[in-house]
Amino acid sequence: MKYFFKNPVFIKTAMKEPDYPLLLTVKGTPMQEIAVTGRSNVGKSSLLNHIFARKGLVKTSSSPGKTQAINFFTTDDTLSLVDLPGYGYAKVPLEIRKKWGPMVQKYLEKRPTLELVLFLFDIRRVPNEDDFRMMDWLIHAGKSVILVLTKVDKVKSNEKKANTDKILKAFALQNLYHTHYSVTKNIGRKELIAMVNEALGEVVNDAEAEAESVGEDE
Ligand SMILES: Nc1nc2c(ncn2[C@@H]2O[C@H](COP(=O)(O)OP(=O)(O)OP(=O)(O)O)[C@@H](O)[C@H]2O)c(=O)[nH]1
Ligand SMILES: [Mg+2]
Repeated sequence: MKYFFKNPVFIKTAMKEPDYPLLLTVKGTPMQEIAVTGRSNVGKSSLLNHIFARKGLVKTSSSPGKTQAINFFTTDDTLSLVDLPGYGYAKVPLEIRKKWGPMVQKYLEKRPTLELVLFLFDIRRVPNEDDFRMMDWLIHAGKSVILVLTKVDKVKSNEKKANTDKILKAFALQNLYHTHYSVTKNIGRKELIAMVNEALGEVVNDAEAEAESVGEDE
């Protein structure tokens, strides 16, 4: 286990490649980077605050379209995390949506240190064309993906199982890592941290993954 998500720091906001930060560890090597993607309002920024155990470090909103640029954070002084604007929200003006698509795509293409993507998906929904396109693109770009099913507090346990099966079947990917999350009920942080370490090639010691976390209101 290497990453504990301690000492979260906001680094900067960027829209274009020349503005992306060059993040180095104390050893002078580039930090491994994780990006968080998914439909608008799925809970990306809230999950980052929860995993950082730091309310309000990442801006969230009950109205979709809150995150409008690429936000870089670091944690443990060794890992970089990126909060991306969500896709697929029709009420965001077309002019803005037209900019977000290429902005996110460029980032995903031009960031060699990006190793892992947390693909957030609301457990109450079924994947649509935008979701399939994003997932396909990530897989073909060779990024590791963890599917994080969010807002599990909103479904009963039998629905949780049925919906999970349905969503996994729709994505139709063998061995896709997946896990459940609820910021409001404080579910899934330890499991996700362990999964991230595993996906990044770190040996996982369960006891070490135990850490404090904060709840968040919707
Ligand atoms: N019930 C419940 N609500 C949640 C959970 N996580 C986030 N929310 C709520 O969902 C809404 C959207 O959260 P954000 O974290 O801003 O979503 P986002 O994916 O970053 O949205 P964009 O920045 O617009 O792409 C807020 O009202 C959150 O409080 C959760 O686990 N359970
Ligand atoms: Mg956001």
